[in-house]
Amino acid sequence: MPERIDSHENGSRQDLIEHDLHHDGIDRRGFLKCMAWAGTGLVCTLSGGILHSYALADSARMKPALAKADFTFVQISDSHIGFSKEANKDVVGTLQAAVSKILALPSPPPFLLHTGDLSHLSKPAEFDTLDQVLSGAGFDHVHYVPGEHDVLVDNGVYYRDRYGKGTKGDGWYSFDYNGVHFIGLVNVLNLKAGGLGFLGQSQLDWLAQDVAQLGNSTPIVVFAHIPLWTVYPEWGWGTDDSAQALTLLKRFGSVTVLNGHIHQTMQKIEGNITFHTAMSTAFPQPSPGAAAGPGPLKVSDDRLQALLGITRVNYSVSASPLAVIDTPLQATTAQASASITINIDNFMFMPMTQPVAAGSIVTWINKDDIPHTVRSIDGKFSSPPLDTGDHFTYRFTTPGTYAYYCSIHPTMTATIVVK
Ligand SMILES: [Cu+2]
Repeated sequence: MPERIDSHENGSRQDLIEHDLHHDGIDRRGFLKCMAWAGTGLVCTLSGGILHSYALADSARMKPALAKADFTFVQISDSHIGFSKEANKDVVGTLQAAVSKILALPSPPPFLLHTGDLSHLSKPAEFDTLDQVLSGAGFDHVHYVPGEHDVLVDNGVYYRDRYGKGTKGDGWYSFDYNGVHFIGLVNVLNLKAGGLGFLGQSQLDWLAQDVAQLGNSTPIVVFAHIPLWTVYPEWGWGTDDSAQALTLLKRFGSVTVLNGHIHQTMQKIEGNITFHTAMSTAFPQPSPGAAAGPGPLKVSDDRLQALLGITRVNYSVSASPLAVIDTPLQATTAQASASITINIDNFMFMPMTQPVAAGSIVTWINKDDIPHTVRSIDGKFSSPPLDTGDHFTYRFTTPGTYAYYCSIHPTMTATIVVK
């Protein structure tokens, strides 16, 4: 039975989020019981236009459904090829584990959906490795949408070159399979400071057109990287204009929305629309609000056992130090000193407000296991993606207030005040 989040928890989550529908090892306190996250995908069966989903690990419950399904496909997500931090030093190995589980299904799925973050740093070699693992296993039909990690450098140009042939706009598209209409949306580009995932008007216009000719009884499957429902806005887990997209789909009898990004399974049902999020093939993230930030979780037990799903493993949030609690959030006094350091830690700029004297040099250092950028809202300065340990420096000469944000995680905002 699905478990509901206790109502005393964060109000923005309400009591609609249901955990562990698939008994895949996440209980409602966020502990990973059997580490099914590793190498896990979501198996979706469609029978009579209704989609059911199962964790790959859950073969007992899946088997009868597979037998009577019209067809089956598999969603994998968040492979983060190139990631090599403590939370998982072998993301290729865990992707291969997921692939093995897919290959072990009674019949091979006709295609896979990959809901983004194929790579960790948008590097060609990372995409190469992903392609080698998937095509090496015989998966020639994979439908992709980009995650924010796939479009770090060039607003997704390189990604679309490789994976976006025949797509529209920033890479959105649709296709039909066995009477089901699949729609791949892109919500990781042109993110606004202080905002969440973003679809944009051109994409919404295209979507309206795309579904206009479809009868109400056509089953719809939408897939996109960042959740199209508000899971936890404090961590950027939602999409600003998703309601407009969902309004266009309300008339359909069966709509399924598949997302990644949050590295854990959640499900919500709202009218005719069912929302699912998939686990990552690379590393787990904490459940909403259960840690200082949404970064990779290091699992505190033998990883191999964990991969095999044998042992109960609790996680500890040790990917990055929590010492930032001691750093004042409020403005400190402006100093004459010309050199200031701002730490990027737990998805925050610290301090968030920094007064400096004119002529000061500010250096940002990324202490997270996830890349971030430093970009001024008015375009005055903009860093490349900063991987762990990378820094970016800018000299402030003119008095004024400089608001900036991370263009990858736009909920991260902060200000430099030059006196
Ligand atoms: Cu960021």
